[in-house]
Amino acid sequence: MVFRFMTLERHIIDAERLHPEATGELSKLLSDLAIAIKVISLQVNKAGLVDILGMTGDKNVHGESVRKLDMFAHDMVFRAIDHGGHLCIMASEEEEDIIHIPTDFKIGKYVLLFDPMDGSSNIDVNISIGTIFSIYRRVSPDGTPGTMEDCLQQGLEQIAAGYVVYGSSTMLVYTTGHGVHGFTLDPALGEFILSHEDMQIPQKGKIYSINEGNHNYWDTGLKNYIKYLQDEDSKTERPYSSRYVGSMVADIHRTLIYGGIYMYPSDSKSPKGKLRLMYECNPMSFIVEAAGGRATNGQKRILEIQPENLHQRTPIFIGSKEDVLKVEEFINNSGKTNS
Ligand code: P6P
Repeated sequence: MVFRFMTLERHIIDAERLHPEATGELSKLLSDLAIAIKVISLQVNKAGLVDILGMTGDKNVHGESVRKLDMFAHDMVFRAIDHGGHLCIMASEEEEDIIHIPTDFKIGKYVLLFDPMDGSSNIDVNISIGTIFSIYRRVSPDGTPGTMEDCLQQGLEQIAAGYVVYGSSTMLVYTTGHGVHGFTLDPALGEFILSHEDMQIPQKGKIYSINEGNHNYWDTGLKNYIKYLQDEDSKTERPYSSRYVGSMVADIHRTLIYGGIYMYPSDSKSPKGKLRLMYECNPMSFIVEAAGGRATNGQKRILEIQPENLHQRTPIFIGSKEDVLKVEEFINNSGKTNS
């Protein structure tokens, strides 16, 4: 019996061949990132047994309590990547400012933005959490220290993006713009094995995902859309089912596979929305669009938003193309729009 499997490393090298100008740097960067993810996965899977649950007692840049796992994941990514010579600069949800590459290391041509551990408040109750990353080519001169300008590029400029779901298995999904591919970690081999080749999101789904607890803060158009989804109409497969994990990576991963829509809108409580543009919404939008879906802030593609600061928030409606177009119709025809 021929036991054939495609590892992440092999797939990245093959994908690199699609970029004629490639030098192998991106492959090495993604492989280094995969090592950090394997270490994080090991700790997540035994979280109840080792001292990484709960809080560090510190507050992060956003005034949120920092969980031990957030900082552990941040440190793992930083240490796996900082000396590889592939990056000129990094930025993390856990650090207020951009993160310079230590001076004694070679400065590379890529930029890495990441959310080391998204949804970590769910770890204490064994619900899936995730890591999200976004990679750009630098815009400042090669060989010089990276700058904020290198980090604040439109999502359209991403050359790679990916996420990891630490769930019933650890799965890494990434794209370099040529298809979206999913890899499942085989703990016995310690390798990510290709399990979902060329993922395509259904053009329309039957599941919507939003925190209904915020209903009273929503704009009229959004309220009308959710009511529309709950009305019965067999022709348009309504009512939809409601699913909300409260972990963006898990909710969008399900949306990517089953179809439907994930929403974190702006509302009277969160006028800019809650989710971060640079290291949550841009990478997830790059992936969902590469899989044939759509991602907007209600008026504009997420990937076309011109960033102004590292930790800025944005409303997001992301998922199956027909479902996202439908919510935009309700939002923009109600006379009131999302900010
Ligand atoms: P809420 C987790 O804290 C997170 O950033 C996303 O992963 C998740 O989708 C969202 O916030 C949940 O926010 O306000 O519904 O609890």
